[in-house]
Amino acid sequence: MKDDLKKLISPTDQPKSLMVDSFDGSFLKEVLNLMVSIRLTEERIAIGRRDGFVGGPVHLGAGQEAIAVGVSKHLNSGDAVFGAHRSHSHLLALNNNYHKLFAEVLGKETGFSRGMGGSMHLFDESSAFCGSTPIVAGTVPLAVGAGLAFRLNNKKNIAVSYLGDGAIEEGVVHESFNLAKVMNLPVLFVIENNLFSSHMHISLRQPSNKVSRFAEANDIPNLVIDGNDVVAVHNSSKELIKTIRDGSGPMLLECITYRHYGHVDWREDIDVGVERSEEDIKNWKARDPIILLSKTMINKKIIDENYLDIIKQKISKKIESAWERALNDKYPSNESTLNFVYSRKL
Ligand SMILES: Cc1ncc(C[n+]2csc(CCOP(=O)(O)OP(=O)(O)O)c2C)c(N)n1
Ligand SMILES: [Mg+2]
Repeated sequence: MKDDLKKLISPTDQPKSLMVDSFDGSFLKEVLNLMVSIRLTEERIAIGRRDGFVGGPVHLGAGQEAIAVGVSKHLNSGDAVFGAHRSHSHLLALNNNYHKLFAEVLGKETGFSRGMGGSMHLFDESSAFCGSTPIVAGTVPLAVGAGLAFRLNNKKNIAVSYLGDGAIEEGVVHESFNLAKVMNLPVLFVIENNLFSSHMHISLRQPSNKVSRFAEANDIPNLVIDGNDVVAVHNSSKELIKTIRDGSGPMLLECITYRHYGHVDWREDIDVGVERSEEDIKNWKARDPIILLSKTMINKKIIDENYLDIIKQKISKKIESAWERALNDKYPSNESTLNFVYSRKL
């Protein structure tokens, strides 16, 4: 396999300082708090799944939070965001209501999708989040459709499609790239290249580890960045989103990252194989997006050494009480299970 991403994916790279100088401290704290909150929410779900409270499989994105947090800062509720099977962070970055996510994975009527969807069918009408689905790449053409609707209605909104390095191997992604380009649609494709599709490393599936070469095939402008660097994600997506809103058609952002958990559920080592070694996991954890940002903030004297522990404790308490509340919420009634399938009865 061609190693086109050598610099970005070398897990032994020392954590570096992020380019935070143009941001004020309160903004950086807000970004750090949101990433920590998403991480702790997923850790709570992991434990809930391990202990038998969560009935369906959960795909956790711990380690990848910087991507959704960085992109979402430039979105508003009129936009349309589509995720896939690993989308907790995509939704929480827009609406950090972890109680509603807990209720959803527990199948309770107070959940984001009224308890009918679970971890992989998330929907939130109150934010830009239009939905996630377990069908890999299934939402990519939907995002292009949303972009088409915005254009036909002369709206300044954009659609965002989050997809993985595995999803890019689905034919419909290439049809979607092509249509988005030839119709000049306002769509940002955000690739979370975590180097794995389920249990298979990209080197076993592709001639190059650089996924954005498929954007080039469709003449779609693209950037490749360190997806664990929230400042890089923030700045690059800001630039691309502005250009898309100005009418320049689709753009693609490839974010190189790594997930801490295995493909599904709470274990780290369920898919440790030839490529995903414990050594790799350890090295990538040293490049944790939360650690990269908090270390930089400490060096710049924006926070002190204790700040991260203190916010973790504060957020954990709120998360525990939201989890308890969700556990005590009601399941949907039997009658309501027939609603919301083909039509919405409110
Ligand atoms: C159409 C389809 N094919 C196969 C699967 C099984 N499957 C579920 S997740 C996954 C891997 C997807 O990898 P990627 O897009 O890189 O996302 P990641 O899990 O790394 O976040 C596969 C093959 C599926 N759900 N849907
Ligand atoms: Mg992947």
